[in-house]
Amino acid sequence: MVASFPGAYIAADLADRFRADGYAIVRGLFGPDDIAEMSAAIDEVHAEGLALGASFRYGNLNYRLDGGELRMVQWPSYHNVVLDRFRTDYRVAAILADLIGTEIKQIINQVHWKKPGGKGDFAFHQDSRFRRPDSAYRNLATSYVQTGIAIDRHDRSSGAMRVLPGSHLGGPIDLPTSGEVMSSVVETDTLAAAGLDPGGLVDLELEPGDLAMWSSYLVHGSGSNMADHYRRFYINGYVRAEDCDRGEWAFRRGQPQPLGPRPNLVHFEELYERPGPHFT
Ligand SMILES: O=C(O)CCC(=O)C(=O)O
Repeated sequence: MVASFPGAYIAADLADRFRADGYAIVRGLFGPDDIAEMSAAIDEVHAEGLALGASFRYGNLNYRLDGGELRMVQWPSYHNVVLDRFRTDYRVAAILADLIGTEIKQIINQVHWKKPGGKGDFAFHQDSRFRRPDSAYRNLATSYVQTGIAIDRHDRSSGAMRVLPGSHLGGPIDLPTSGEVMSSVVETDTLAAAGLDPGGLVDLELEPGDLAMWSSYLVHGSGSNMADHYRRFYINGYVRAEDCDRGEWAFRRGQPQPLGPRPNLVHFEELYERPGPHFT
């Protein structure tokens, strides 16, 4: 499902198609000036991460390096004001309102980099596998929306996300990986072994400024970047507040919420025992 924004409509149809297919794309949600701002902020974070030289954590802020490459940062918004502003952008709030209402927490705030010719695979998976403990997340199928803003052209050659439409409808699916999702090769055999048809895969083709949204149960993965440019993707995951015991506030009554002086528990279980900065 593809919709345009701004424009005459963010149709209720967008929400309908998101529910039916498990994903949707909003074309041109962010304009060239927005993308230039995010791009510069993401490059700053990239330089900081590379300068650290190894994976590093401070609270929820987590730089993940692999073989000298920065592949991911989690929660850059704690110390980058531009990324913080776009995680609670009014245009995102308008889209989320139709799906999960106006009282919204955030579970994911991260940037993925795929270096041309570098490591980049994400094995096929459902994001639901990361929502732990189970007891902290309720009604995952209807309470959660993952979003990704394309900063660079996002297509098969640059390692675009590949999604299996409709695969979210059956709930959790066993999709074994050899290691961590981001350290395992994306293999269509995994889909066939789980009784899924790899022939149904769709490449998410995005231009800078497009926003992709997907369900926690949508099967997806992505390959390496064979293009001649970085593929940067800014990912934010939102949840209806009453259905989640974790995360940071994003919107209350539809209004953006600042991050507080102390991080809330999200995924890092040792947040309170080991709050200080450390290499990992
Ligand atoms: O950045 C990508 O291509 C993969 C994103 C993904 O699979 C995820 O965030 O769950």
